[in-house]
Amino acid sequence: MFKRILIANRGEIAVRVIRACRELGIEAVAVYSEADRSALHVREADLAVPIGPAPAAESYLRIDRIIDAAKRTGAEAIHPGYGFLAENAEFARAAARAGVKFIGPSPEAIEKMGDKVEARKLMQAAGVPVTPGSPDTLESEEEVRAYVKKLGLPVLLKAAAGGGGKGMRLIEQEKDIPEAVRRVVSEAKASFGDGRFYLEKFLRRPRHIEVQVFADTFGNTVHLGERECSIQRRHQKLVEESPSPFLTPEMRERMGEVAVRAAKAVGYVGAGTIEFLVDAERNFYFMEMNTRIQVEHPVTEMVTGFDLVKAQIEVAAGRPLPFTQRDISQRGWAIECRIYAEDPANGFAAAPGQISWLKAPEGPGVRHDCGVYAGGEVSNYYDPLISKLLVWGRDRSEALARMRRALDEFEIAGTLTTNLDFHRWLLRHPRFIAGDIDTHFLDQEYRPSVLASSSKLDDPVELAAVLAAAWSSEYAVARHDGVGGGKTDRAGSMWKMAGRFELMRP
Ligand code: MV4
Repeated sequence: MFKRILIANRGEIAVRVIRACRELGIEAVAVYSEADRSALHVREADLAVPIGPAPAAESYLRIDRIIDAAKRTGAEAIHPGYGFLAENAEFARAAARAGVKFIGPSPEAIEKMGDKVEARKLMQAAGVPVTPGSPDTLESEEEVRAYVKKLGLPVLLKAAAGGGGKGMRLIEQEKDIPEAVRRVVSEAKASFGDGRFYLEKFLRRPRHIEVQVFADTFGNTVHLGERECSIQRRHQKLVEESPSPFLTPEMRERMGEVAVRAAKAVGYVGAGTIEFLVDAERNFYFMEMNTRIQVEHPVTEMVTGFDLVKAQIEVAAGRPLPFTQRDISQRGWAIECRIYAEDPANGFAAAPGQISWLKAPEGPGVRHDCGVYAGGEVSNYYDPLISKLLVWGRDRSEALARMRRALDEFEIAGTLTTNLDFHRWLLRHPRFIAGDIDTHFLDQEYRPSVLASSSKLDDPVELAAVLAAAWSSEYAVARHDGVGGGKTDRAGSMWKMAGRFELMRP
C-alpha cells in the first residue's frame, strides 16, 4: 500500500480524500494556492505544499507544479478529486512519467470518453443504447438537414469536445439550421479549440440518472446502483438521491448491466459514472461517462455501505476490488443537498464570504462533508460549494423527513449567502416529495418569490428582532440559517424567536 498520497484538489473533496487516507494509515499531502493558506484541507493534511497564486490556472491547474510537489514530498500517488485536473489525460500521463501513480483510469480511457463522438461510437459498438442521432461528426448544413429529415425535429447539435452542458444548440424549426450550425461551431472553437459537432434527437424533459461503476486491474467490473440527479440548474446539480424513485428493479438491473458493459468497453479502471438520459417511456440512453469520483458519490456510499474513495486507493495500489457484484445491494434511501454560497433569490449567483458561525446538523442518519470552518471563508476564486449535507433513511419518506429536520438544524452566519432556504423549500415541494422530477423541474417550479423572504436585513421590524436576539447573545441562533433575517417554517418570525429568548432568560 502507498505510504503517502498527494491530493491535487481543495475544499470538501480534498478533506474527503484525507479522511480515506487516515483510515488506511496513509499520509496525506495537501497542495494549496495563496488564497488557501488557511483552508480546511491544508489544516487537515499531514503535509502541505504551496503551488502558486489564487487563480486556479496558476495553481490547482498547474500540472508541472503539482507533479513537482509530489516528487518533493515523496508522494507515491496522486488523487485528483473532481474538477480541476481530474479528467485531464495529460495530467495522468505526466504523473506516470514522473513515476507517481494517478488514482484513476488510464489516460486513453479519459481521452476516449472526453470526445463525445468517439464515446458514442465506442458505446454503440459495445451494444450500449445511445440517443438516436448522427453516427459521426457532421461537416455541413446539408448533412444536418438530412438527419433532421430522418429523425424529425427538434434536434440538438452537440460539440464533440463538449460535455456537462457546454456547446449545445437546440433546433426546433428548419429555418434555424444555418444559425445553429454557425453558432455551435464558433462556440466549440472558442471554448474547446475544436469545432467538430454531431447531432442528436432532442429528448423532451428527460431525467438524468447515472450508474456508479467500479473496476480493478484484474478484470472485475461492477456497478453500485444508480443516482437520480435530475434536480439541477444550468447544469449544476443541487440535489441527488439513491435509489432513483423512477426506476423499477428490472430497469435498475438492465441499466447496471449496460453500465458495466460500457466501462469494460473502454478498459476502465477505478471509480467511474455512466450518465443516462431517461425519457418518460422509460427508454434510457448513454449520455456521457465521467472518469472520476463525483461530487455525489456519498449517496451511493450510504446505500451500499462501501467507501468508494478507499476503494479507489486500494485499486490504484494494485489490489483487487474489495467487493464483488454479489456483495452489493442498495439498502434504504440516501439524499444529498449541495450547500452552496450562492443566492437563489438572485439567479443563484455566487455569494461567497466570511463564515463567523457554523453549526452543522447532527444526529441519526446524518453525514456532513464540509470544506470550510467557522472563522474561515468561502473563497471567491473557486466553486462556492460549502458542504454536502446527506441523510440516510430506511425508506424515501424517512430520508425526506430527516433531510427537512437536518436543514432546519443548519446554522451558518457571516458575510456569505447560502442556498439553505432553497433546499428547505424544495424538500417540502409536493412534486419533489412525490418523486415527480425531471431535468426541467426547477425551470418550471422555482421562482425567487417561493422563498420565505429575501436574505437581506432590509425590513426594520426584522432588523429590530435580530438585534433583540443579539442582545440576548443568541444572534446566530435567531438568524436561524444565520444568513437570512427572514421567516422560516420552523422558527416562525424573528419576533417570536427574540421573544422566546426573552422568556428563557433567568
Ligand atoms: C440532451 C438533452 C435532451 N436530448 N440530449 C445537458 C448536459 C449534456 N451533457 C447533455 N445535456 C442534455 N442532452 C438530448 N439528445 C437534454 C440535456 C439536458 C440536461 C441533461 C442532463 C441534466 C440536465 C439537463 C438540462 C438541460 C438539458
